[in-house]
Amino acid sequence: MFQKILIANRGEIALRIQRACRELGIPTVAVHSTADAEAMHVRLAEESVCIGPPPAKDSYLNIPAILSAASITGADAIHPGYGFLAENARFVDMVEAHGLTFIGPAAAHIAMMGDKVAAKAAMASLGVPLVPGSDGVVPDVATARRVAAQIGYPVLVKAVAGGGGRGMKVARDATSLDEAFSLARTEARAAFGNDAVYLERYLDRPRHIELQIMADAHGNVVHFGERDCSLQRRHQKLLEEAGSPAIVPAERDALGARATAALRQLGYRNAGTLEFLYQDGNFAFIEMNTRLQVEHPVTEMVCGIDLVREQIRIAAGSELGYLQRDIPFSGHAIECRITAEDPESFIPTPGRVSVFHAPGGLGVRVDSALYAGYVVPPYYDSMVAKLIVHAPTRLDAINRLRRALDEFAIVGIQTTVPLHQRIVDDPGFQAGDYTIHWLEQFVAR
Ligand code: MV4
Repeated sequence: MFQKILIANRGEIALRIQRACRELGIPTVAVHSTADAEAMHVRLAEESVCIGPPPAKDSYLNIPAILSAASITGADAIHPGYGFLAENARFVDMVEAHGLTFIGPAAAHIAMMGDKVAAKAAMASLGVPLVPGSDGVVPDVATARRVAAQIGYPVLVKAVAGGGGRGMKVARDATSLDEAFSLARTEARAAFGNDAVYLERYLDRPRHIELQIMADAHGNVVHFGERDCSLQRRHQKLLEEAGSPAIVPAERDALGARATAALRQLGYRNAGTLEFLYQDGNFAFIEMNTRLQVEHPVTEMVCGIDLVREQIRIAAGSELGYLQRDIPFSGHAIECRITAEDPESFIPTPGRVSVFHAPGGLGVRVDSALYAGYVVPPYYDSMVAKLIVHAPTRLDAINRLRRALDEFAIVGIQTTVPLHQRIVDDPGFQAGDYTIHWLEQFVAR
């Protein structure tokens, strides 16, 4: 097992990883920017190292500074959390070149899944269902027209290096294809420095359902069920559920069997999430995330398993602690991502928190690095707390969530707690039959 783990992240996820390390008896090293000297993740770590000024590119993305911090503190492994360097294959190579262990997948798998066309080709060849689309990159608009006619309109032009919805354009018919194609290209070049695009049939009212998997270095691969992440605004998720209100256990089992078989073939290691669009009873793979995700707690709650602990054990060479048949799916969990934003305009509201009182009680979990007196800095992501509830049924979970949101007191900054209260009280949400478009319409009304 590792002697000391450096956590290359901040905020609630740094705390989340510290907690797993502490239970495993492994001391941690925190890294922080000058803006985060007073941050909770620094206070709770055994050791900390300042790695640069506030802008992330100079601190949390500063690879030489992070590797130096590991070296001077004698850390032998690095956990990247999510965001920042979590899906940077070059970083993984450098970590390993320094004789350290990256707690995550192999660099080659991160690079493969970062290329959406390569990811789709790999999954298709391993028997995972895809959205109908182009066979690889579409080099020019003439090819695009031919492919679109074949798969049928509407089509979606997507960036190979894409993510977060950038470089993505819908074409309703052949007339709008030329413009969609060149716009997607231009946007992709600006956002990713890579203008390669591909085509898919556009699904007009899908749900976003993702599957959590975990693989060890001994060929064991299991899944921990699905999360429904359809409630998002501008590609920012607001609320996630496990399981999905839209699917039945037999669908989960079938998808899980296919996905774990595919990743076993691929030789994948550590945590990963397969993203699917689900419409009319069919799953279609779109992307794979090669990291621990923000919303992992809902999975932990229904399975009763510490995913970060498993990530660390696997990275150290241990076998998975669970066989598929030992993984229960018990009850229902919901997570609210609470951000420091105006709940109507979504404008960030950094500043000093005067009162912080988190809800508690049975089936309530709060993952947050806030404390009374803390000043939320303006430089980073605005998520300040995750409220996760777990209960025997979805209805019980909704009632528990309403109670917990009412109990939450964050004073001094505006947060999205009032928006979550509105969502929880909405009959449409309660019915559970929403698509990826539901929330945008909800916030507009
Ligand atoms: C799609 C789609 C409809 N049809 N692909 C958005 C970001 C990227 N990860 C994939 N995305 C989508 N791909 C096809 N063929 C609709 C979306 C999409 C979406 C997907 C998941 C969650 C939220 C979304 C919001 C808008 C569009």
